[in-house]
Amino acid sequence: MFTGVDFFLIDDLLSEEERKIRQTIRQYVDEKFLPLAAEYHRKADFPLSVIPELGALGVLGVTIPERYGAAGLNHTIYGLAMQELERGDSGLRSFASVQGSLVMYPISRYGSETQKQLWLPKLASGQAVGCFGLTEPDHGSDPGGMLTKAVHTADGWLLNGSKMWITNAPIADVAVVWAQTEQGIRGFLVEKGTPGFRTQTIKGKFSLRASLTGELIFDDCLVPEANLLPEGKGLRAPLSCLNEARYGIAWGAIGAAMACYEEALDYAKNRIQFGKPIAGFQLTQHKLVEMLNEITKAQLLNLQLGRLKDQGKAQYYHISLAKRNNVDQALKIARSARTILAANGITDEYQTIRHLLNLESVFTYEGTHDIHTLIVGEHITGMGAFR
Ligand code: TGC
Ligand code: FAD
Repeated sequence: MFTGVDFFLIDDLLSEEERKIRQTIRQYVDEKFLPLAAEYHRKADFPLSVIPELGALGVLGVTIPERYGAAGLNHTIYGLAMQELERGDSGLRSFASVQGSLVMYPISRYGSETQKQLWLPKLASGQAVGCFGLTEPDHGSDPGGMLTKAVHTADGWLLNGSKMWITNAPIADVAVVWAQTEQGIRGFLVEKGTPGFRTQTIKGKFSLRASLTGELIFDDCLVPEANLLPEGKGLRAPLSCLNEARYGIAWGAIGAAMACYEEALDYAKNRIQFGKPIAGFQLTQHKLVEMLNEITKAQLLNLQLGRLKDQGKAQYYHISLAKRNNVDQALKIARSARTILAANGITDEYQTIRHLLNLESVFTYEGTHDIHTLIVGEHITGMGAFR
């Protein structure tokens, strides 16, 4: 059983409830998810059996109010949950991030009461799956230039265009889709089976293999008026959802880093070369200490960010700094752990290579590392450098 990495006694800063919920999720990941991880990574598939289990654990829409069937807990617990899930696999955390932050959050914040009643309980329990379509083939970092269009007609909204790299697209019952309209960017709930809407799975991924990614294609797809999100206009609306998901990723990445650190430490203590455990060599100790150093700093960053979020004080640039730092450090930790495992580190008998490959996607999605540098850069200088 994973016991966590807590060099600075940060657990003392958590409430009993926070520690208890984290422990439940930790145990779930050890007992139910990890036995499946390597197999699903190999076959490039997501284990659908975990979806209702995640619902029962309360990790789908952690902060969404209880009256909609969700957990209604604080952001620190949400962060801890994402950390534990990503210790299992970034694909597992991705599933929960998308469902909670990118599907339930926009419905909860921008949807009508009818839309909330219809979708939130099913999404919270895992009876329904959602996805979030912002990125397009030619508009990734610059979603404001999106080409997907929705034209208002007497019968509803006629949607044309496509969305690319969409997590959960192949299994989604509902897609939150952002499109240009005469009133600027608006969000739509596009239901599976709507004529003119289809999805295509993206194959050949070497990263996030235990996660389903696809394309959403709209070809004269008529979306009923009732499926327009009544609130949330302009690029600000989808970007507000990204703040929620990026926050979860800042925590999640450190879960992956902890898994790699623990594996490398254990391996180093047991692998004998030149007559002694490699943990006894200064160079190996340097690598392990650097890992622990960065994990500890990131844990403190996450906890303060969580507390700021719970107090309503977290700003988008705080979240960008945390996502940027923590994913970058997690990727470096995974690479360093892989060098300690050496040849064994390139096989899926050990989890490090899976985390390392996954973190390449995490570095890119939800705003690339470069984009987060520019977001923080713009904030501190007052000068935008995107264009
Ligand atoms: P810009 O002019 O700066 O902003 C447009 C409007 O939005 C407001 N705004 C924000 N609002 C809320 N939260 C934020 N983080 C915001 N950032 C900006 C801004 O105030 C403005 O409002 P208003 O009222 O004045 O109109 O927009 P821009 O076109 O210059 O773009 C800025 C930029 C580059 C930072 C932004 O577009 C960006 O973040 N690009 C990265 C795209 C991205 O992150 N895509 C992620 C797609 S989803 C995904 O990857 C899911 S992976 C999930 C998984 O599997 O876990
Ligand atoms: P580009 O925007 O083409 O960037 C290419 C390179 O140029 C990057 O290095 C970037 O940092 C750099 N660059 C771009 N602009 C600038 C600039 N102004 N200054 C300096 N450098 C710049 N999207 C969704 O909408 N929903 C999802 O569910 C989703 N899931 C995903 C799952 C996976 C596995 C992956 C890999 C992606 C997912 N995405 C999703 C898409 C993701 O958000 C985009 O890949 C990401 O925003 C980057 O866009 P891009 O790949 O088109 O890169």
